[in-house]
Amino acid sequence: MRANITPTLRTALSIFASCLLFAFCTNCRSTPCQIETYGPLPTQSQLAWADMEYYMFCHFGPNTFSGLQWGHGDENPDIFNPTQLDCGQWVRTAIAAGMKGIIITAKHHDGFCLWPSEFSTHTVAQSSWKDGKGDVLQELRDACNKYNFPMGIYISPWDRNHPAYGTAEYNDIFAKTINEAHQKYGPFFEQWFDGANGGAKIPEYDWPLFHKAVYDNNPDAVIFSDIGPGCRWMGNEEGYAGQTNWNRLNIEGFTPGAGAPKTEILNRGQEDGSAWIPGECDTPIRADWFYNDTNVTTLKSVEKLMDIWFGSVGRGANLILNVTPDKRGIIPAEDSLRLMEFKAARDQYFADEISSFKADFSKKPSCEQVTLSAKEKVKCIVLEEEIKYGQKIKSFTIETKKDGEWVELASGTTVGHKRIVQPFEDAAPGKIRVRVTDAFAPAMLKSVTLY
Ligand code: FUL
Repeated sequence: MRANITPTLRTALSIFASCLLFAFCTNCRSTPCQIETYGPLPTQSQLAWADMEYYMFCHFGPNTFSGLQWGHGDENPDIFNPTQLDCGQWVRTAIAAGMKGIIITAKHHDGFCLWPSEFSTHTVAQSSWKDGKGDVLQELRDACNKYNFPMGIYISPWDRNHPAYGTAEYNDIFAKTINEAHQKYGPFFEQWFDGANGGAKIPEYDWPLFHKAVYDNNPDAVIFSDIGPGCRWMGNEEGYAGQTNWNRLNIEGFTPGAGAPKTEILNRGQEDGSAWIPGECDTPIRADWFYNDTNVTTLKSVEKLMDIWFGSVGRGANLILNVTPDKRGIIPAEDSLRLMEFKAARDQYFADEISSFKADFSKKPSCEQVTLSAKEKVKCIVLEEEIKYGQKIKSFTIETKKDGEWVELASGTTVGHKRIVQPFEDAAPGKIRVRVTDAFAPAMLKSVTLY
């Protein structure tokens, strides 16, 4: 596992961290601020990935035209015929929506490749779109380059078209397919491996070979699957992480797909997990993953999207929200309008920062307890844990002073990358205290913000 560190490295990190403790914590006010690592640690790319928080999923392919959600793989390639493909519009929409990247279904379960792959005979090159000269991945790569926007890729291992699927030979073909896509169109911030296979005969996938094809081209890519190794599926497609959400997971003996741990485990992670595998919540903005002519009526409301935000990003996970370019190859106006309304609702919700603490170590840091004053009524508190030293906080409480006594307003379990605690019905103006009540090692609250 990439996320694991050797014992020697761990010792070196602890010594280094102890030195930091000495250098930075002479000013500690309340609980002593000790910097200690605990458990598996995130890689630099996993840390950068966690800071992205929210990005676009784009399901596009023959299903967009057939109305199917899982194409059979025998569709005539000519049905793929976007009349006004505009990947720039996708990227501009994502940016305006506050998203930090875009991941495209370059090959869904029907096997159709949105680029002219050498390793398939079911691709854009076999379609009459642009006389077989079209290349969606290239167009998206150009648009992402133009706007300096991170791009990721979904390539389905399950392939209902490829004649070699289900044979040992397929592993090699699939690895070459990954390699080709990464080489020609990378770098990708994330590689998405779908675990679905519709109950089809499961071939022995050679996961180490697939991972190698990714990392050889792009060591910084975060690989998604049910069990990572870069980030994990949250066990549902509704967009919600567990109330308790650990960035750790035990994956020994498990495989992505049918061989994955139970969905409840994926949803919460494991406090004793030996690998750092944070969660990503995936959900479509319409009821379906691909466009069809009728599912516009199923667009999620702004209220629902806000609830998903609190249930995903607000529980320390990332959110990948799917949109559906239509038969023209454009994100429909209704969907893009909804994305903008959702962005405006978030901006408005988090517009009034009342007070905040940031552990930048030049101020007096407090690692386990932070007290702030609120001149107005608080509706929401955002906590962040310094996860680069590991995830430690097991529980916390939020209190206010009433008649000289600290009274509990709310409590919770894990914090991780971010924890949004809301709504606050009872928080009158006054002092608010956040206290870590249980942790694996000296806890580090990186920030506390009152809204
Ligand atoms: C699932 C797939 O079967 C759906 O079609 C979709 O791609 C979703 C993101 O993952 O497993």
